[in-house]
Formats: sequence, C-alpha cells, structure tokens
Amino acid sequence: MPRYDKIVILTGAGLSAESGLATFRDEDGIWARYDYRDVATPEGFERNPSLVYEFYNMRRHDGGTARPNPAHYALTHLQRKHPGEILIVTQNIDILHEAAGATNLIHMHGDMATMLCTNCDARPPWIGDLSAELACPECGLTGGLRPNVVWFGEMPYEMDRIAAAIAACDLFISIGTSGNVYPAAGFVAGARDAGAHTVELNLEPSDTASYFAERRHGKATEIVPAYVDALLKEEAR
Ligand code: BJW
Repeated sequence: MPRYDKIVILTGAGLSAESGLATFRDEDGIWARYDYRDVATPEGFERNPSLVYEFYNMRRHDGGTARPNPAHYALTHLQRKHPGEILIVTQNIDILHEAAGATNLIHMHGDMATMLCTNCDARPPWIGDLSAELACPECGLTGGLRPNVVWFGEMPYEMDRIAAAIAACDLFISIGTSGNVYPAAGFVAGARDAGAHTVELNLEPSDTASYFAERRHGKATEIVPAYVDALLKEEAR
C-alpha cells in the first residue's frame, strides 16, 4: 500500500529553465524583455497580432530545440514506478514532459504543439511559423489562427478535471513556479483544504511558500530527482 494514493504535480517555467527555456519573472525572464499586456492578453493580440505571432514563433523555435532535463525524466520515472495515480498539471507550453515520456498530463495554459482556430475552434498541429495569412487546415479560413495558449483574462484548460484531482489528492507537489498566476497559485490552498500533504520544490521560496507543509529549495535538476528517489524508497519500505 503506497503512502500516497493520488498525487497531483503542478509544474512551471522553473522546471524547464535548465533545458535552456527562459522563465517569466526571474531577472532575465521573458517579462523583463516583453510587456505581458502586449504578448499575453487577447487585447494585445487584437492591437498587434504580428508582434504576438513573432513572440510565439520565437518561443516555439526555442522550445523545438530544447530537450527534457533530469527533473522531467524523474517525474516520468515516478509516474511509472508509483503504484497510485499521478496527474501532472503543467503551466508550461513546451512539450518537454511529453518528450520525457509523461502520460497523465494536462497543459492548463495550452501548448506549443498546436494552434487554435478562432473561426472553428479546431486545434490543429502547429507546423511552421504562424501568421495572419495562414489558412486553418480544418475550416480553410484565414485570419483566425492563434497560438493555442491561455492568455491573461482567459479560462485555463480542463479546470473541472484539475479541481476534481486536487480535491481527491493526498500529495500535492509544486515545482518551478513563482505562485504569481491564478488559478494555479491557488491549487496549494485547495490541496491543503482537502487534507493533502503539500510540497514545494523551487529554486527559492515562491509567493505561496507559506502554504506548503514541506519546502525544498534548489535547482530542479538536483532537488526533483532527489525527492523522487526518496519518495519511492519510502514507499518501498
Ligand atoms: C527554478 C529554476 C530552476 C528558476 N529550478 N526552480 C485572483 C484569482 C484568480 C485569478 C486572478 C486573481 N488575480 C488576478 C487574476 C487573473 C490572472 C492572474 O493570475 N494575474 C496575476 C498576475 C495576479 N489570471 C488569469 O487571467 C488566468 N485566467 C483566469 O484567472 O481565469 C479566470 C478563473 C478564475 C478562477 C478559476 C478559474 C479561472 C489565466 C492566466 C494565463 C497565464 N498565461 C501565461 C502566458 C501564456 C503561456 C505562455 O506564453 O507560455 O502563462 S503568463 C505566464 O505565467 C505563463 C506561465 O504559465 C505563468 C506562470 O509562470 P511560472 O511558471 O510560475 O513562471 P515564473 O517565471 O513566474 O516562475 C518561475 C519559478 O521557477 C520562479 O519561482 C523561480 O525561482 C523558479 N526557478 N529557475 C527550480 N533551475
């Protein structure tokens, strides 16, 4: 009988930092170079779609060359070895969890593998650079394609499934996220209210650090594999 039956793992940009992908709010992060209102809101896209296409084409190029790091692989290892259920909820749009072999995974802020057609709601594969001239492969209309990402003011994906998993989990682990962006930043409080043990694994204490029962701070490639090893050893006893 494992100590924890149902585990939810929330991941953020810090998990992919050591794969070479920039975080958002660190000193050298994406928001130090771009105003989020210009590139990560529906209003910004309406004002200047070319800038938004350019921003996400660049992010997709960077993401395409990135490889999973030992922290991504450690989480996949945990999913394979742990006898209970493990849901990974990522805020990241990169596809490094998939590349590392993760299975039960939700991209709550979308992903860079697909586009979103605002004309027909299709989410076809994103191949090549996005532009206003591109026609949707499903409905054939031009001008409606955008990155399949969740911007400020939009509803994150699969919130019902996430809420149900958090309400039922007995271990909640948050990795590489600053705790700045809701609703993800509120998951720890929900898990705690549901009686789960809560663990933060991050480079430094996040904005929501005080909500966690256990905190380990350091680089994801070091602390995540170490935490996974310790958890599996404890469960094997
Ligand atoms: C390392 C490391 C290493 C570095 N190892 N660690 C109150 C309640 C509810 C909502 C709101 C509220 N107040 C305001 C809102 C609205 C808004 C919001 O949260 N605003 C805040 C700024 C206050 N939220 C929304 O609009 C969301 N929608 C919404 O709320 O709908 C209504 C709703 C309400 C209630 C329930 C359900 C729905 C949508 C948010 C969309 C976010 N979109 C973005 C961009 C799109 C995707 C993309 O382009 O990639 O998503 S913003 C950006 O931030 C991106 C990220 O996924 C997200 C989170 O960032 P993350 O991952 O935490 O990165 P960082 O950089 O902040 O942190 C990295 C951390 O890693 C740091 O702590 C480092 O120390 C650490 N680190 N290197 C380990 N090597």
